[in-house]
Amino acid sequence: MEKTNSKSMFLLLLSGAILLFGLPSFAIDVSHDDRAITINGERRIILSGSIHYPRSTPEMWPSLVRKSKEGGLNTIETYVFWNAHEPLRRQYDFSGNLDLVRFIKSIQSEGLYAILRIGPYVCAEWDYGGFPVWLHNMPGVKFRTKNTVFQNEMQIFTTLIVDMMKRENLFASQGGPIILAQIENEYGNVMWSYGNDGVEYINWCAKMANDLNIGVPWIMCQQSNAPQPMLQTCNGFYCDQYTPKSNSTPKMWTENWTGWYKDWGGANPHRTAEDLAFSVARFYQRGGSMSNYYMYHGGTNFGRTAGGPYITTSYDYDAPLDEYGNLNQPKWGHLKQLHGVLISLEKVLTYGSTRQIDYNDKLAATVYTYEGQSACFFSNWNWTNDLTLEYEQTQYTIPAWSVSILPDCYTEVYNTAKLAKNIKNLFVFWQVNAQTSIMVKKPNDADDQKEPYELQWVWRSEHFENFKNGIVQGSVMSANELLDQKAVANDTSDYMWYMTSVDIDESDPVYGEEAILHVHTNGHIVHAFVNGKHIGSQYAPNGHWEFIFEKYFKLRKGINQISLLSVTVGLPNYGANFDTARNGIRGPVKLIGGVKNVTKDISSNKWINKVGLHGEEKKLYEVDTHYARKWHAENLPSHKMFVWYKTSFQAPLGRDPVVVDLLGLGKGYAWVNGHNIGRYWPSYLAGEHGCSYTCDYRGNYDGNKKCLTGCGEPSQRWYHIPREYLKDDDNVLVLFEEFGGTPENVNFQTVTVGKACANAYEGNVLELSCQGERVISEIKFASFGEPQGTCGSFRKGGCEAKNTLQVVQKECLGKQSCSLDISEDTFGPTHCKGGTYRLAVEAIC
Ligand SMILES: *[C@@H]1O[C@H](CO)[C@@H](O)[C@H](O)[C@H]1NC(C)=O
Ligand SMILES: *[C@@H]1O[C@H](CO)[C@@H](O)[C@H](O)[C@H]1NC(C)=O
Ligand SMILES: *[C@@H]1O[C@H](CO)[C@@H](O)[C@H](O)[C@H]1NC(C)=O
Ligand SMILES: CC(=O)N[C@H]1CO[C@H](CO)[C@@H](O)[C@@H]1O
Repeated sequence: MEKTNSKSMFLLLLSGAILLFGLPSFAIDVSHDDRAITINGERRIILSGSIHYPRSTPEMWPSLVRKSKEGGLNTIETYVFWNAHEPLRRQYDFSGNLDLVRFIKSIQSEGLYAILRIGPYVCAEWDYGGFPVWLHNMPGVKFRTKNTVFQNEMQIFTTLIVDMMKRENLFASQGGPIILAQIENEYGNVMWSYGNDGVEYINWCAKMANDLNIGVPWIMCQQSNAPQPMLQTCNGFYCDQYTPKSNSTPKMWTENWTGWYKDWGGANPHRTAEDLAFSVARFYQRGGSMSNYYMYHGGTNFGRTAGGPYITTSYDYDAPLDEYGNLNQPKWGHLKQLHGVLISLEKVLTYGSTRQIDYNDKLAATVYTYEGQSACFFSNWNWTNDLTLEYEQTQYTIPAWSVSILPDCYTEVYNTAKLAKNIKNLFVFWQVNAQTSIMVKKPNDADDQKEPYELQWVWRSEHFENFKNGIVQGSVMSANELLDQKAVANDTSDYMWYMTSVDIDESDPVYGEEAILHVHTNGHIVHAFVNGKHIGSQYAPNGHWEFIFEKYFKLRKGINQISLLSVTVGLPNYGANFDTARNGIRGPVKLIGGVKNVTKDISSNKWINKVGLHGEEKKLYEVDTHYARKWHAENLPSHKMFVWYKTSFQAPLGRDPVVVDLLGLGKGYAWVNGHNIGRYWPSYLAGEHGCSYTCDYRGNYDGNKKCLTGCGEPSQRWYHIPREYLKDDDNVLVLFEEFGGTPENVNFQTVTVGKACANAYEGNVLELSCQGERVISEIKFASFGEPQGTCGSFRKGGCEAKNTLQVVQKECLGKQSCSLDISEDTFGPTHCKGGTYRLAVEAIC
């Protein structure tokens, strides 16, 4: 009876779908039960990875998606970036790397599914969390709560995106790749601060989304009370302990942080492959059925898209694919093996019965049984000790902080802590062991260019004599108060002037030889000028929200002109009411001085605001401007503030990703052939402390404290120039240098695999690859037996097969990649009998 009902219900829905979408020739039915997302009625394991389309280029998308698929993913997830698509109200941009339809189609053409997290609040370390600043400037608006102005705009944008996807038949219900969509984002983390309006708002979000009839389920991440039929999901470094509130919702993990983002002033975060694999294996051990790597490819914050404040231009995230799209090895390969194992267990994981055996509070086995077959997960989350458990009269040693997977409850085919594992006689896709790649930057090899010394620079100063003196032309705004920088600038530039004048006569109590200019600002940087003279600059340490600038200056009798250039470094993207935080000079602005040491508050003087730099307005970054003749070739300034530099260069040969090394410069923006490649700030060094030479995968990872590298070095020295921005002949690099630096050492490099190392057990097939056109030029080390050490410092051990080096040389030298069957058949006899032997190789690309 029940069955008939649900069937006719389904038919009814189907005919509804036909009415809605026209002919659903290959319509895919996506639904869910308490165990998993179902696709055409079958429960599925969804292995997803985040790739944000604006953080790469359309030309990179196909290869990023292909490498994700080769890495064992079946789904790609992205946010949708509202402020990028609607920079001005009702003026939309879906061109270039904002071509969402093209991105989803790149996913579709590789046969992968897509998850569309519309938000439209996205967080994502993206400028203002993805909200357009014009929305903030609408009268009466309040973000992310019951507010008609906000809700109306949110609905218009969400509907626009949904309609765009429908028009191209991109939802699974129309035969497209999109299997899930998301509304709002991590609202559960902040809902408490919106009171009852927050509850009404989230219910409205659910209804609004549901009414859009996309034919696939909607999800809400970090939303424990997700209104039905929204599906609740978990975000975090570990989600194994998470259980959805509704017992009809499967256990889904929408953000498993593969690494962490970086701030200006921060070191490089790393999350080990072992710990990441551990968290994923634990999640599936404990009944998970859908996970998403945040990020699988992090990419680059081009232009002004970095949020924060103080998020670096690189958004590498230590993801399985690095910022430039290279495989981050061994992470990519280690996870690929895990994905292969999980997919091979799809049926038993999603349909099997489960039995949990707790040996002690840190050691557990989970046995999945389906149609007479059992698969086991043995996990040990003790941080320090390897532990042994007995299962069906067999003893298994589980390394500290790891999970072993045994598809037949007897043979361990994968352990999350063992990067290279003896996995004899199993299916082909498990037999590839991950190499460790050491990436290097190689000098530009374009042959007619000898860098760095021969780059020819021209320069000109930013033209702001007038601003410094308070004389302005063009569009300005004035008020008898200090205005929020967002409200005036609409996020069209990082730079905004606040200018005023004060008339001081001898009777003024503040009159004296010297005075202090006191400025309270919400940052993130202030450059202060009095009477046309620069008196000082200051930036907020580590992106703190506010600071006080104080500096002595000579007060003159009569009119004193005070000009403050306020600079933002990415608008905030996270926290309750983050959108309302002020930017720019907050006040008070005071003069302190005189014999009586008195204070004169000038905050409510008449202040004139001017948005942007003169050079931005005149588009000095464009290749051909009619201002070309005003650049100077002589007396190249060094360590001078507010200078524009320009040079031309040859693109490095080949297809390897290109970076520009900006060491020596202070802070500013860089453009290549008119494309803004992001903020640079190589003079901002990471703190001296907190880095460790070794990185222990064991124990909870937290992003900011463990496994950091690069202490005392620039937070970001190299800046990605997508190949697509480069031409074969001359290319133009323009820098706007705000703090002062020297362009003398600027040079262009390619990022490629320098070394491919492996340390893999007998019984595997090992693939070594230089990734790309480069070939293996030297085998520095090769030993089959019991080699010791790690990549870069391998040593021979006992039992070595004599001819290993010659065999590896013969197989690999001169090739882009090679594969080695690790056995005595390949390398000849080892000198001992009875052990399990390993091959260690260090190959130079
Ligand atoms: C790990 O195991 C050892 C030995 O059984 C025990 O002494 C220690 O407390 C355990 N540590 C944790 C974090 O559980
Ligand atoms: C910001 O937007 C307002 C309208 O919302 C407009 O009047 C003003 O000119 C804009 N300012 C800039 C710098 O774009
Ligand atoms: C001026 O006054 C402030 C606070 O009233 C005090 O901290 C400061 O030391 C004084 N400066 C001088 C030069 O007297
Ligand atoms: C948002 C979220 O889930 N945050 C969690 C991420 O993981 C860390 C470490 O396990 C937790 O402390 C956070 O609460």
